[in-house]
Amino acid sequence: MEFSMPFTTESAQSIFSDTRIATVVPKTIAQFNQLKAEDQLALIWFAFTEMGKTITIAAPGAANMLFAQNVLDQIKQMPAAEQTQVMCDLANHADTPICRTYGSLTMNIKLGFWNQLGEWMEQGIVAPIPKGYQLSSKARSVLKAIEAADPGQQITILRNIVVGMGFDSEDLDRPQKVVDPVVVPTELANRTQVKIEGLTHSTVLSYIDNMNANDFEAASNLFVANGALQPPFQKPIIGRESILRYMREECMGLKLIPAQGVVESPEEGYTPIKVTGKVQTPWFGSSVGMNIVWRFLLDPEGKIFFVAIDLLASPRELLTLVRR
Ligand code: 45D
Repeated sequence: MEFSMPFTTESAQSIFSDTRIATVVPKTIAQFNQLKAEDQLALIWFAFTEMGKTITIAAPGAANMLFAQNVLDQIKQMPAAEQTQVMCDLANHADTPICRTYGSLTMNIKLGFWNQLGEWMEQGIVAPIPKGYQLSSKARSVLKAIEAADPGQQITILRNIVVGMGFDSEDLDRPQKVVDPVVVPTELANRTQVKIEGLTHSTVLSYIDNMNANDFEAASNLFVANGALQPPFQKPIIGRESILRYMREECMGLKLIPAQGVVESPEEGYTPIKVTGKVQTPWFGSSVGMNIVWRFLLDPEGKIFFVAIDLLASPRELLTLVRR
């Protein structure tokens, strides 16, 4: 028997297409990428120290940082000029051994790596940004754009810049991507059950509850075999296995706080569901809430065919659930 599916991953991407997302993030990053390396490093330094006055960041456990330890120790031993060169190389995506190793690290370890360098720069162990460094006028306007963004958008800009640094080689002999240790999910007895105004759909509720319990096996099993998950400003990750790997790498310790949901009438059995709310990252805890939307498309069996997670343009978007 031949049968056709009403949706592809690509067509699913346009459900609830009137959702306003934070375009300030890719726009600012594109402008940032045109600056010279020295300006980039100084700019992040200024943005980061400015933010640090109001929010504290929690570095990951030492065990997770082992993968970056060798490179960090190597940098620590270098003369100041060489340290500066390594940081510029990372910003320039130069093809060097350190940039290749960096490219093989997972997101959290890349963040932890810079967090460590930042501490050492503050202590004078690693070459700091020269006192009185003058940003170019282009860099000043990028810094202004970052300062004007809301905290959730600011940390997303920083994160995406850091993740994009280094050299990601496509060679066959590239270092294997390191794998973060698999975390133990929260015990069943200690899990919470989320409530979402306007929504009783069990797949979405279990998705949220499993993610909050770091139970990524269960969360990924809610997807159809060729289902897709699209993180903010990224291409969709397709297939249950790839989604599980991604969740183990990037979703540990996230806190999903959905608030409201709306269900549209199904199209050939496929149900679009939009949920808005907040997400907190373990890096900043409850001091930064990102305003986000989940756009789900469930198949006729109630499995997740597609979900996109987007960062909203403004908190106002949390309330615009009615179809316009
Ligand atoms: O260059 O349902 C110096 C998914 C100066 C999964 C520095 C999700 C020099 C499914 C200061 C040293 C994950 C998609 C640099 C949900 C220099 C799902 C250092 C969403 C670089 C809900 C800079 C999750 C440093 C979300 C140390 C939206 C910067 C998660 C550190 C978002 C920046 C998490 C840090 C975010 C940024 C975390 C730690 C945006 C962390 C950001």
